[in-house]
Amino acid sequence: MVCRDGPAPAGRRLNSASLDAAREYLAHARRVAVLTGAGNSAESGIPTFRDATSGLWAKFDPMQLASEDGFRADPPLVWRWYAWRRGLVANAQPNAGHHALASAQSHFDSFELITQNVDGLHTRAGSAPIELHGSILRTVCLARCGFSQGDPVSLPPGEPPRCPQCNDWLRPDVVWFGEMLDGATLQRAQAAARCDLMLVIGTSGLVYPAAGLPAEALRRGAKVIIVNPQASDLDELATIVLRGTAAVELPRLFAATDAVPSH
Ligand code: BJW
Ligand code: ZN
Repeated sequence: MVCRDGPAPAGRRLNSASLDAAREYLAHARRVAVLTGAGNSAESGIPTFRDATSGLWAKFDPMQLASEDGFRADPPLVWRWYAWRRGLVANAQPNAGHHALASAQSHFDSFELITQNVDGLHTRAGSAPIELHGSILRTVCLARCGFSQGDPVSLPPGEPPRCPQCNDWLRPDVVWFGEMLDGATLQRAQAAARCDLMLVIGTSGLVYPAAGLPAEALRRGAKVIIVNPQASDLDELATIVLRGTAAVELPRLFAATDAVPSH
């Protein structure tokens, strides 16, 4: 763990000093924002995107599977990939990191959870996240005629169904590369970034505009705490880096929150 608030002591003392400092910031924060990425769900068994060996992009081509051009080129291929991922999500459970964030929300004046994840695990843990990249559980019309449905169980696994309103393909309601994020959703996330403290959990910080939110928070005077077992592009912004996994570090980080009176 790395703490920028003073000289870095060595070994175990550094770890506990960073955790204590992070808890101290939490204890004094009124407006907290959290940005999560795929790493937050890794310990639920959901693969990340960019892990060199187990990440989805190590095995699959993002432009073939996560772009509109890729979908138009081979709708059944892309649909089957998402059906496989919906199956992973259906068999997964929220982990201790999701639960720690859900329990923490009532202890602050404002606690906004912004996620890039499309797996619905934060919601299942009891949070109400701002879902920047949509949800794999919802299906929408490719032509955006307005048709949307939220029942993943009824979806066929092999070929995308047709829109009952306009007969175009149905597709997962996620944000693919080159697509704009929903404007109102992005505005909510940017408003949430006006905070005292932003936690950045399990994201490589490579995908924009999500990756710009911690810098925005910092510019407005927030402290930034990163939880990630690996170095990320956002580390240079961090006040504190907790070098561990979400399911281990988040319960530790919030362990004392119950003892802290809400403001
Ligand atoms: C753990 C852990 C554990 C492991 N505990 N941690 C500005 C600059 C440059 C480029 C752009 C820019 N603005 C826009 C762009 C283009 C593009 C972009 O950002 N490209 C970059 C990759 C270069 N952005 C877009 O196209 C976006 N649209 C847009 O901006 O529209 C306007 C526009 C269009 C065209 C040009 C310019 C502007 C849309 C982005 C949509 C991203 N979609 C995906 C797929 C979603 C659907 C699906 O799931 O199928 O979203 S891609 C994928 O990446 C997914 C994720 O949400 C996203 C971020 O990944 P994340 O969560 O960070 O995961 P990883 O795998 O990268 O990292 C995991 C981390 O966890 C690692 O650090 C691990 O160490 C850590 N970890 N285990 C804690 N147990
Ligand atoms: Zn339609």
